[in-house]
Amino acid sequence: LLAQCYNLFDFEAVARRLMKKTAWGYYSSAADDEITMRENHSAYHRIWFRPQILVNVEHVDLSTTMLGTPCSIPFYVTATALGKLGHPEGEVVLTRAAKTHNVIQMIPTLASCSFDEIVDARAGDQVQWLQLYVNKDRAITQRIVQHAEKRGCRGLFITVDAPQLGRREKDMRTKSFAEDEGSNVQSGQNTDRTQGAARAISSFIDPSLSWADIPWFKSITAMPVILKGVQRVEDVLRAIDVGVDGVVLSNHGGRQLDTARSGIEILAETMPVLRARGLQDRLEIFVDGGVRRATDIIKALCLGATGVGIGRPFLYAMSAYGQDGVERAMQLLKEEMEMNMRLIGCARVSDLNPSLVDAKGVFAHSNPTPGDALSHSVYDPLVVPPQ
Ligand code: HOC
Repeated sequence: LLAQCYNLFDFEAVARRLMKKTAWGYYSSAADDEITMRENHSAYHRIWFRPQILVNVEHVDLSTTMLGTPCSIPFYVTATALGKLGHPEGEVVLTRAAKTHNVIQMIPTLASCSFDEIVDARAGDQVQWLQLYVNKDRAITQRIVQHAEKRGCRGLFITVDAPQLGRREKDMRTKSFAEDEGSNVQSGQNTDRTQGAARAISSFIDPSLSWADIPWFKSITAMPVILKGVQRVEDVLRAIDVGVDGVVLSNHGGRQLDTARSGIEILAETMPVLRARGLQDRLEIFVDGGVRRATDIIKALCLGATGVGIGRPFLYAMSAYGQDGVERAMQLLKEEMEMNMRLIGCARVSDLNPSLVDAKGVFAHSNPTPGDALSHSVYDPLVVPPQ
């Protein structure tokens, strides 16, 4: 059955049928009407390719470098909380699959496995980054950051889009935390288990975090510091001013502010401004949210991203099929990417450039958001095994 998953949407369809309602509720939920979650993928539909012809694409090389680290393909496993809701072994499953494909993994603060378990699951020269929720107690934050550096993490991604939890009604209805058999998450606070998983685990997060705090992070670590959750060009410029090494243009998978714009649209807004001011090489720009196809990855890179983060699809693949599922999902993306690089006439990631896409339509918000992108799939329900 795994062999019948032909794209990332298929894993979602299988996971939806196999997962416990509570776990599905937590992973799949997004804020309010989930408009931003759907828009995240739909925005890619409004960008069109302008392929070039007669380029030698016999050998296509997908390898690239992110934050100075070589990797096999320009996507990474982004941070997602509570991996054990989907699989009894949790995030280490993602670690092992990422190793197989030489893909970078971002370790979530709110993982089910402990940080050290996820690091211990690493093999060889495998690369991991740390995603950080900043604790109200900065001494705790400092310990987490410095421990991550000591354990070999090579990037600190500070989440900046979550001063308060978005309202995820699916999660609130299913109250997954009450049934979370596996979570090791230690918030150190009393948790309200009646409001869904996210609310229960997030009460330690500091809503007073501000620009004034960012230099402190630079002072406590030698890891590159990246702001995750930047949503407009003005803030990218400010990030350059405070000297961070990168930004992730992201709306938290649509789980925070509903009707926030997609990462890919923010990228299309940002890059012309940076280029006009000669600032495009001052930091690395990542995008996440709604990436389901290699064409999405290619579009983001054409527009100037260094790499893209992928979250839910790997959770669904893990929930449905464990490590094999995540490895297949990664393999499918690699195959899609190799083919589509050929079809647009690029043999190397460094050849991707803005002339290869027409992105004018990405700003056209008047288009209705189709409801088919993330919530439906072409997967044939007849081949899904009974629960
Ligand atoms: C205000 C804190 O990232 C999710 C996780 C946890 C959210 C914590 C937000 O569910 O999106």
